[in-house]
Amino acid sequence: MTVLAVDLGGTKTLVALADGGHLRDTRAFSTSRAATPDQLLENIRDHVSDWDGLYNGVALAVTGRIADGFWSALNDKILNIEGKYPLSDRVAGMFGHVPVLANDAQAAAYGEFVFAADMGSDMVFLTISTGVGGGIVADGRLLTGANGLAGHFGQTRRITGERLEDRVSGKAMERQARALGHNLVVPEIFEQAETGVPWAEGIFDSSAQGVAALCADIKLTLDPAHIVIGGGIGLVPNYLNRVKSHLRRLRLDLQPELRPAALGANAGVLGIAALHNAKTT
Ligand code: BMX
Repeated sequence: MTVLAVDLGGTKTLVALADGGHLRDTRAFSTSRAATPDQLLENIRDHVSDWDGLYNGVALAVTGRIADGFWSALNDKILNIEGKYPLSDRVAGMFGHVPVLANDAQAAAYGEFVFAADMGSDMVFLTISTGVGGGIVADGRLLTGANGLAGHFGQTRRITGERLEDRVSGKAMERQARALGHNLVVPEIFEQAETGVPWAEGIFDSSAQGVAALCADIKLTLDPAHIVIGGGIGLVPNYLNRVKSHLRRLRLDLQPELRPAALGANAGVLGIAALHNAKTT
């Protein structure tokens, strides 16, 4: 079975032709934050029009909440969806297949669980990216929750009332840099941090500290065998080391086992294709 697998994130969309764990072809393009959901789907269709007839199933992982075939945003600064969008029906109409749908981080969690080695039966995946997302696998099963919310760690609030994502995500880091007079995008902030520029180091490290606190809380709520860290920021060299160094202040038995995402940017498409196969076989 070949699946048209789509991973639509807040910054980038990746499309793939997936045969099980093998990606026959992939294409990436940017996600327009100004586009309506209809336009986002039309854009995907345009990018894969020459793949017509090459797949016999469709699966989409998207930033935002998926519940009962509908798509909605939790953070409308990442994606501009008003109310609930009937994603399942629209994809079926446009691509001719009823799709398998999931949140992007939930799909990536499942991908890491299925395809990365030695994960144990309980794991949590975190993506530190445009936003902060997550997915939980318990007893070998992806938890999506009663309303599609399971794993939405970026939406959890700190004691100050601040949403975690608004402190540690890529968008948050760029906002913090702007407030200090530096109009830079995330890779430029990292470059500055790597060369020891104090304001950039501070932003980088405060994000890692927030993620470390989240990982400590996850250890105490779910006690997974592993917490896997991915996403454009999570996979920047040295980010994970900084998170780990903050965690070393905890008592040894309360320290979670962290590892970098093994599938990199392909976790979402591999995961959603695997979910498709698990649901249709
Ligand atoms: C937000 C939320 C999550 C998503 C996470 C990471 C929206 C639109 N998205 O917390 O559903 O998983 O961001 O998303 O509310 P990404 O776009 O950074 O991959």
